[in-house]
Amino acid sequence: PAATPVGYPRIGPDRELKKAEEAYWSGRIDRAEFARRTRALRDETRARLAELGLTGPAAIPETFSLYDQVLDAALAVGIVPDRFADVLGADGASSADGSGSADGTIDLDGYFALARGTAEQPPLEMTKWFDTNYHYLVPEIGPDTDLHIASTQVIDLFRESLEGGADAAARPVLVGPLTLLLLAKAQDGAPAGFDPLDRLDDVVAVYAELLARLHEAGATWVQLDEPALAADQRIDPQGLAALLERAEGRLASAEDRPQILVTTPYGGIGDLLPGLLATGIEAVHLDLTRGEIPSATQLAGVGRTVIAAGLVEGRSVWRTELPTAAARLALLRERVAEAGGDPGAVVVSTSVSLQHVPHTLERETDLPADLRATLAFADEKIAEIVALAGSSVAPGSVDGPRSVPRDFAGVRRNDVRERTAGLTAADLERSAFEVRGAAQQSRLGLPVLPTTTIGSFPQVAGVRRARADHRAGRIDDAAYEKAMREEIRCVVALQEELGLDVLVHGEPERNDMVQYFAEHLDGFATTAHGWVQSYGSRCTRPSILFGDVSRPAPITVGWSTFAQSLTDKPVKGMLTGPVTILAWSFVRDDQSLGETADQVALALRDEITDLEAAGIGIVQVDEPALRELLPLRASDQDDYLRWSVDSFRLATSGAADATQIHTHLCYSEFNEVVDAIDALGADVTSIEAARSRGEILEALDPERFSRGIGPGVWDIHSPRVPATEEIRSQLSAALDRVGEGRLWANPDCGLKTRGYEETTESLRHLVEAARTVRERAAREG
Ligand code: THG
Ligand code: ZN
Repeated sequence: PAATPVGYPRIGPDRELKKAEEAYWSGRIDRAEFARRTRALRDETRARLAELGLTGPAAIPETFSLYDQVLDAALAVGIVPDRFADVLGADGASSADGSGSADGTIDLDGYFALARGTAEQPPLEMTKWFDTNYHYLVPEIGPDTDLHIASTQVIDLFRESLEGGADAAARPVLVGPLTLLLLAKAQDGAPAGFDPLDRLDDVVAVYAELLARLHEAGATWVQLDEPALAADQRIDPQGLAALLERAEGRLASAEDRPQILVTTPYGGIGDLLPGLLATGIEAVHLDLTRGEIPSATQLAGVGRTVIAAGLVEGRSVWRTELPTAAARLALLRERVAEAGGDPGAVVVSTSVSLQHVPHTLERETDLPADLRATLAFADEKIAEIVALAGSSVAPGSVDGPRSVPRDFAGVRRNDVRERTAGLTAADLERSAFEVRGAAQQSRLGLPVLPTTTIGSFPQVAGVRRARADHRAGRIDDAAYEKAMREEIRCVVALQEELGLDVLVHGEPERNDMVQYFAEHLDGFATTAHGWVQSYGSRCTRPSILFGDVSRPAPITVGWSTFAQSLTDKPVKGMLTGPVTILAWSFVRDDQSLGETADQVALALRDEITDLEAAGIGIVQVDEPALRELLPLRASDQDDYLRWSVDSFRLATSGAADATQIHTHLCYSEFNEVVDAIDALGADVTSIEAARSRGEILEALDPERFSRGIGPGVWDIHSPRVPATEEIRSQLSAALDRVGEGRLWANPDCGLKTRGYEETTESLRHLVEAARTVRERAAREG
């Protein structure tokens, strides 16, 4: 084909996949109905893509997944941890292609068991996919994992596409062997020193078998995604090049196989290109939005290899400036020709899979017209690559703008720009931590080991309904306000009864911790149907940050002060930090992220000033995504850490000494960014620690991290109620490590997804445990 994307969203324009899954998991539909619905979704996707111009064999990448593409690849080669051994062929289920062989293959329920856990086993760990807001499941492998084809899905889906005729034959897609093992972890009990990469040859052997079966089924191409090449890895580039040659080279040397396309999304691969070209594969995809157009020297080995040029940004929502892309395409073709290759064999592609953007702009009829004219979601980006591959776009300048310029009202505002231009280093500074600490203690009078929560309380059905009714206009502002106040009243009363020391209002008014702020700030637009998969069946609707950001009116002050009016205990104001607001939105590409972050930070700074003026003495500014935006290359990380830390400091350092600033981080691999967390300068930091306790305690070295700290002592991601003794022993160990005066007692994340029953009981245990440890501390003086 002349144009083909790396991948396409699979959730469905109406979240059909999510709805089918939730119906199946709850028992409302059976396996047959579930299969029928997911099949219909795939058929509609194929029809849609053909209609958009992806026609001919292998033009459409088959990137459907029932939950996650990393899990799919792991199962394709039999990476199932021993703790889940019983899901393999246990119920004699037949494989999806109906061949009937049961042993060693996984069925639908086994698949979901790995993804979601069972009564006995927690699910595979979930973590961020490169620097995106998508989460993948971490494969667990050991030296003795029995590698074999445990799922034939990749073959089954190819056969399914063939039912549409030879012209509709899909291009099967799998995460490649190197990336799969670089993302995997050693399963529990694996010998010290075991590295998943030790199994590379064994895994490659199973890929070779899969390729042979795809060839036999009639596939002419297969796509192997190797995004790990775009990120710094635990092995150096030379080591990586050697493994690449070994893995892809071995696959290329197999006899009966489809032609192989290796994709390298999420960044440039630099000097790995010659090695990749030397492996003998037929096509290489390059991310040319983050990576440079390769030089003729780097392309020296191109020969007959097809280059798939990722010229259309697959993870943003901005329309591509086609003349610039056409010029860059022409430059690439020249370089390929110069290197002795065939310029006609360059195909047009996206930088990354389109799974990170919503399906289509067509239904977003409420967006302002001038903004809408500059946007492209997945379908519109497919149209862009098809247009570029045709001959209708006249090339502009290679240095021209990458996306269609935006210059309508709200994009540039002098009042906002004057403020950021006037910032000085002093705007990032507060008094010394000790000075603030004394002022805060005399104002707040908190006990040793204060207890608190992260901010959100369970979002009960009534609250969700009131929000939906209000949005749809079925209830008016007054009725909505009343419903929210009722909920806040209950949440405050519960916390008082439980004896917590620092209370929250519970956030019933928020749908999502980022979208809520985007809806109340200028410079953002929100979509009606712009769902993007976050993991499995879970989606978010990222907001679009297109213009200069400012705060037309206070956002949270009314809710926080209402909560404070109900109690004598301090109520914590709750805000989302600038980095997280950027990370979970689609952000403008016409200025640096640091500049945009400062605008968001100033809006939050004003909000904190208003909260203080209204009598709020503690404000938490959450930054759960601080680690997520960390660049994939170490050489880019210092710059990122500078602007991200500075934006947090800008947001928070207007606070008076006596105002206590908290922050919360989750998913954050604390150790990797502990210095940055310290540099945020928050008075108190709560972190998700329940799942990696040992490591966190290790990092809580008072030499490295010197402020208030609340390592989560209860894993809120599971409905299990922790016993008082369990919490007590964790708090005790943490107290020994960090000393009294710095330690806080809290769950490890917000309680939004929990129910009231387990929340109440768990918080009761938390308060009891903290009291016991407090008494011990007092006795020991
Ligand atoms: N908000 C945003 N991005 C996020 C998170 C968030 N990324 C990281 C992490 N949290 C992802 N976790 C989740 C958890 C739950 C849901 C989505 C992402 C979720 N979504 C609802 C669903 O799919 O049914 C829809 C929510 C809605 O109605 O708005 O439950 O917290 N931005
Ligand atoms: Zn959290």
